[in-house]
Order: sequence, then C-alpha cells, then structure tokens
Amino acid sequence: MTTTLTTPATATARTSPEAARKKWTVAEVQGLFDLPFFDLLFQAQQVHRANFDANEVQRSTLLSIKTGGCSEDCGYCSQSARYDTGLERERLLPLEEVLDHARAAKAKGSSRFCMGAAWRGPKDKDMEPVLEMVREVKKLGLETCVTLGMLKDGQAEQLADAGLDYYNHNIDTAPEFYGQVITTHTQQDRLDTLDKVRDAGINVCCGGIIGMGESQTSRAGLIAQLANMQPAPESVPINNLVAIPGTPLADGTKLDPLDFIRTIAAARITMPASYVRLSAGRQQMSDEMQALCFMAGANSIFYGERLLTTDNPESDRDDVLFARLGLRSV
Ligand code: SAM
Ligand code: DTB
Ligand code: SF4
Repeated sequence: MTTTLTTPATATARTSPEAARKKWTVAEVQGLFDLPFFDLLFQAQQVHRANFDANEVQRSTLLSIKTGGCSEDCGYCSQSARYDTGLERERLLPLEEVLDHARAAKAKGSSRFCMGAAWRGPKDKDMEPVLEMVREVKKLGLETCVTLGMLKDGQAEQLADAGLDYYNHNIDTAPEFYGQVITTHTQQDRLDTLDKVRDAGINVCCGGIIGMGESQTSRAGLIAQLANMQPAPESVPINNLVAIPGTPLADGTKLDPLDFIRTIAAARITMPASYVRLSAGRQQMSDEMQALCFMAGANSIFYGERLLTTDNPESDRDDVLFARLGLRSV
C-alpha cells in the first residue's frame, strides 16, 4: 500500500506550482463525468494518493449558533423565514453553551468546530459575541470555522484578528442555475464575500449542493468555478441535498447516487490539494456509498449527530465505518 506524504492544503497550496495550475473549462469537467465510472474513480484515487494519505479523513463538527428566521429565500433551506418548515427560531446561543458543544466535539475526536448562523450576514452588534466564540473555541485547541452569510467591509478582518481559521461560504451551484434556487442575493454577492475572506488571510471553505434538479452541465459548471478560483478553496464541501418538507426543493427528482460520487471524483481531480468534504446527506447514504465517496477522493466529513438543523450519522456509526474501512481521523 502506498502511503504518500500529506500536503497541507493551506499556505503551501497558495505558493506551490499548484496555485498556477490550469483553468478548467466546463467541457473538460463534463469530460470527466463522461468517463467510464471506474476510469474516473481510478484517476481520482491516483490524484488523491499523490497529494494526501488516502486512509486519513479530517473531521469537523457543526453547531447552529443562531437558528431559523433567515431573510433569504434559498430554496433548499430549512432556516428561511419564507417557508413553513416547522423549525423553531432561536436566538444566538450563549457562549457557555457553544463551548460545551465544542468541548464535546473535541473529546469525540473532531479537529475543527464550525459555527453556523442563519443570517443574510452579521449585523455589527452580532460581531462581538461571535468573535468571543471564535477566540474561546480556539483556546480549546480546535480549529475554528464560521459561516455567517455575506460580510461587510471590515468584518473579515475582525474575524481574522480573533484567530478564525476558516470561513465557510458556498457558491452552491453553477451561475446559470443560481437564480432558480435563490433570488434574494446573487452569486456575485457570494463571490464578493469570498474575496473579502481571502484578502483577510482566512482559509476559504467553499462548495455547493448537488441534487437540486441541476443539469449535469451545471454540476460541471459548479466544479469548474470552484477549481478555477485562484487559489482553490482549501476546503470544498460537497453537499447532497437534504430535501426539507416545506421548501421549494422538497419534492424534486432524486439524484442518481453514482452521479454524486462522480462529482466528488471531479472535485478531487480538479482541486488536488484541497480537502473535499463529503458533507450534508450522509445520513441518507449507505456505508458502501460513503466508502465509494472516500475512494473518489473525499477526505473530510461532518462528524456528530447533527448538521445544522438535520440529522447526521451518530458518531458511533461513523466510528464503526472508519474501523471497517481502516480509516484514521485527523
Ligand atoms: N446563512 C449562511 C449561508 O448561507 O452561508 C450559513 C448557513 S447555510 C445553512 C450553509 C450552507 O449549508 C448553504 O450554503 C448550503 O450549501 C448548505 N445547506 C443548507 N441547507 C441544505 C440542505 N437542505 N441540503 C444540503 N445542503 C444544505
Ligand atoms: C456546508 O457546506 N454544509 C453545512 C455547512 N457547510 C454549514 C451545512 C449543511 C446543512 C444541512 C441542512 C441542515 O442541517 O440544516
Ligand atoms: Fe439563510 Fe443561509 Fe439558509 Fe440561505 S442558506 S436561507 S442565507 S441560512
């Protein structure tokens, strides 16, 4: 078995020749999707092994620090105030409650703690309590990540000063499909926030959702857009839509699971040094499907029984899966 050197996907990715890598056209990514399934997986596994230890998977734990009542109309989201999803709104959690969750995540073996808020973006008054959470979670020895929506000038710098390691902000889908899912902001708004995060020196966590009724071309477009960011995001969450009753995307056609795996493989091939996270939707996947996702180059998961508002596999189930596959967590 080849065990290759792990390439940290942070600072080196920016300075290495990787940063000057080729641009991917949508047609080229489509070409990857068109490969025979096993040729695609073999290529992805080769790229994976050249850049990472193929038996190591990073684990992040999520916590919703402010739930529901969001002004935006993202068609997949349980937390939009526009849809009746039965979700109860909650205020920003107190610091101590957040720290209890963070300590538990660390004790379970998570290396990163991601705090999510159902905001279009943080108001000025929201910043200090969130900055305090970042500082205190970091003191526990965990990497920190927040996802707070769109940032105004200066807010990314405040987060950087607090020691934030990652900011999650997804572009979600290809530009031509974006307006069919979300109308209250544009994809360009999201790209502007990503620029602010990058300029402040914070690692970028940016990915999207598969299974919203997008065409395969749009799926290729999403991957090409992520891969062509200079530099590519350090962390790339690929979410399988969790269909939420009450949202516009509650009853769409189900995605072929093999097409989800193809998308993971394309992300791995086009973003060799990035962590590709098998994100939302694992609760609905068999162990065998997840194994194929890891084989296709996924090397990060959300760990812990809850995502933001929906269920994720119990950590015991993941521990058994890791043991069955001989995977180590990092
Ligand atoms: N409000 C912030 C924002 O929009 O960036 C942070 C929270 S938002 C819930 C974070 C991401 O979770 C979304 O961009 C989307 O990619 C993902 N997400 C939300 N609901 C989902 C669902 N039902 N299925 C899959 N992914 C979902
Ligand atoms: C990401 O890409 N996926 C996470 C995280 N970033 C914030 C969120 C998934 C949410 C799934 C639906 C829910 O639990 O509400
Ligand atoms: Fe609000 Fe984020 Fe959900 Fe969109 S994805 S409705 S911005 S919480």
